Amino acid sequence: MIDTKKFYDFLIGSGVDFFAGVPDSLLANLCACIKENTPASNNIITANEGNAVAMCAGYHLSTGKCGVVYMQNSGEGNAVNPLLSLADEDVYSIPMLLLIGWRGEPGKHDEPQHVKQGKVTLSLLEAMGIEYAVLGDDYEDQLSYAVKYMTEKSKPYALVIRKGAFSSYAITPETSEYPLLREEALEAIINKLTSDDIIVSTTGKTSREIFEIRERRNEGHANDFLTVGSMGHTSSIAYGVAIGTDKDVFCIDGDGSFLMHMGSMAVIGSNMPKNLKYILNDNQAHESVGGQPTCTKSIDIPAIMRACGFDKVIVASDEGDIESGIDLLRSSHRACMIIRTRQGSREDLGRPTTTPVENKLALMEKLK
Ligand SMILES: Cc1ncc(C[n+]2csc(CCOP(=O)(O)OP(=O)(O)O)c2C)c(N)n1
Repeated sequence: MIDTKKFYDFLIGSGVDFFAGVPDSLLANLCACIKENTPASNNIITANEGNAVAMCAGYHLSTGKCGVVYMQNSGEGNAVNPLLSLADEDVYSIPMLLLIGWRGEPGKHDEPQHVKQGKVTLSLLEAMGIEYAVLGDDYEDQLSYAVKYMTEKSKPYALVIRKGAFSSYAITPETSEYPLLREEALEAIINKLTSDDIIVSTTGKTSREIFEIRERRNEGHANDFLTVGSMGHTSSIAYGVAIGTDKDVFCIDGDGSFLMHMGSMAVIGSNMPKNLKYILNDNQAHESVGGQPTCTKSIDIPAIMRACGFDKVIVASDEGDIESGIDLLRSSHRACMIIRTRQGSREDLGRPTTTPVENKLALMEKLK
């Protein structure tokens, strides 16, 4: 196992001092170490992984230095365009170090959404012409080689990181004034829904908690589309569902997911199907993957939603607010609800025991 702080110190000692990325559960210890030891100006948690590539490109333009992009391999997809049309040697030839968490590594059990991405993680890098190594105990040699490669060739270089590679490193927990945990807020929402209502929920613990709430209540899962991967696309999936049904469709999003493809809110808000009910759980963090902060603490989400065309923006933070909020959402067109919650989740939280295809078929049957 690699000592996380030593790895970080070695990076800094090699002259690599700028970090940008989207956190990942597999890189949680490294992300915590970066957050705790790097000035905030030099560690930017970006909306999506493509933005991180672009930011490191900009940093290189102004300093000549190589930045680090950290991401889960799911984020490779978001990064492909700026890697190929900005950083690639056939375009601007910009060096940067990609640290990629390898979910779904072949031969290791992982969740369905990681299996295909895990299989193609290395071949995708090869297809993009990005040289890489799988991080090992000889990380000092690997980092030295990466820095030399980036400096001499002015090209991106990737280190692919296996599960359990880094020693544990704690993040200082954020304090919060809000009473509810996400799971409690979800239960309060579900309390108000009928057997006709549809849920489309975001990736991470939101969907896992909804699955467990339904299990506890013996309600089955046919009403819920638990978006296990595809972070940031939940609202667009819900929009698509809402177009094809008269049922009320409750989209339950997270702030990290909302930020990842925030442009979709402008499109949804300006077209807004009457039966689409958008709910944002804002815990100001990527809670599902280690609690790294998002920027929602310092932006005005209700103002963004209003500007996108939502006439009524309900802000909720306790069960009573949520109950009346669901009534308002149901009776209004162009309304949405922001629920502010505090961070935290159960240690024993499970994962859906049904497959994504079973989930899809049950929902399609329900929507017939
Ligand atoms: C493209 C992509 N990047 C990163 C991840 C890893 N990931 C899974 S859940 C999650 C955090 C989601 O944060 P948020 O939407 O705020 O929900 P919370 O976990 O806080 O409830 C991240 C970063 C992913 N699944 N896909």
